[in-house]
Amino acid sequence: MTVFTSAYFTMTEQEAVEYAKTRLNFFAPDADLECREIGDGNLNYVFKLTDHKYHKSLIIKQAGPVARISDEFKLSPDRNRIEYEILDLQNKLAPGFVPKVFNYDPIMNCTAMEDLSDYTIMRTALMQHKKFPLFADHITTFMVNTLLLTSDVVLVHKEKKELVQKFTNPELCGISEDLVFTEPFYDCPRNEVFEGTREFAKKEIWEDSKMQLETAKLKFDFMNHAQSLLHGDLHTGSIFVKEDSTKVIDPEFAFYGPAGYDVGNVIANLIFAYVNAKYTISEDESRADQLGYLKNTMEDIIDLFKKKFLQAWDEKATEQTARYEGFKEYYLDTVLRDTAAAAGLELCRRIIGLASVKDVTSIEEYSSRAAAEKICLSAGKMFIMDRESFKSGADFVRVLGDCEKR
Ligand code: SR1
Ligand code: MG
Repeated sequence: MTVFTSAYFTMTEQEAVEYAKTRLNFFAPDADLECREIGDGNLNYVFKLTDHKYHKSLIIKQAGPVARISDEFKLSPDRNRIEYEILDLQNKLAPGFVPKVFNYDPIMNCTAMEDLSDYTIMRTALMQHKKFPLFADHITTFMVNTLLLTSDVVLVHKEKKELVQKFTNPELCGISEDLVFTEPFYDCPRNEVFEGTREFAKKEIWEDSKMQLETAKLKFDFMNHAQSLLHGDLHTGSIFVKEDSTKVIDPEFAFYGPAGYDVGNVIANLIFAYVNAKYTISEDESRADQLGYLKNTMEDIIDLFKKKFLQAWDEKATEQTARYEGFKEYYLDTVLRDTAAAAGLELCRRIIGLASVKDVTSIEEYSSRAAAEKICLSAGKMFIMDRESFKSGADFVRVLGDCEKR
């Protein structure tokens, strides 16, 4: 019989069944358990356990000692603690928008959580050209609640500084500092560049010293601006959706950083869905319909975020100076600037860097993929270079139109 209380090891499916039976008080003793490892992310193992007798299911997510995407990334499995604690906190800040967590095991570095098999990963659903009309409303509530309510605007400063300490996340932040802010902006050997895009990347990104300077400023801002407790990796692969509900998962990159980082990641990933729809839907009418839906969603996300952010500020701000006239508008403007910058970084790094996205890599036709990647890189560059000028949803969507014409 396997012992789970003395030393850490990465589990097989069979061991995950034994673990659930002996360490968790979730399934009945006579449950008929089946387990499948279903993880398809870059870092962890995800075991789905199903009890065929009483029709219950559970997820056990275990952190391994190296990333799945490449064993070049040696990472402390303690990231699982951060993920558990963040999910627990986000459940309080934004109830209903993250999976429920049941148990964290610091020896096996695994967390037992709610199974969301009745949901679909948003990236997959958008690649099937589905629509989620409530998504903009849901994700903006999640972002305003988790970002503004963890900032100095709302929290007692001492409490906020304790959270900054608790969620210092050097290893995972190190990955983002390299993969998001550094490697895509020079001809790094670890970059994975599509041949049809290499010349464009060289001319427009790697040889543009003005752009490199801006990415350096943004990197230092990411490392030094402890504004809000971020999700830290809020792409459409970290979001589960169904018609009437949205759940945000995988917060292991969480730390205190610039609030706009999360918002910008959501916008950039909708742009990946946009170029996917543009180059993979063949009928004019349904393509226009999906593109319209995605543009409206991006516009709504920015405008609803602004509205809810200002409203939550009025209702929840405790910091005295936050009430001075003009300060909340000034502050929100800086968040929108950082949103544009983060969208730009994500657009560039998923095209040029190591961790690509299926929305783009699945575009089979060579010239269509090159055209899609060019739109993403052009938009990314505009978002970064002109980041001070983004004030509304319409401003964000306009960039797409401009880049499609180029
Ligand atoms: C080594 S991890 C590569 C990427 O996967 C994660 O989801 C993050 O986006 C990270 O940058
Ligand atoms: Mg992830």
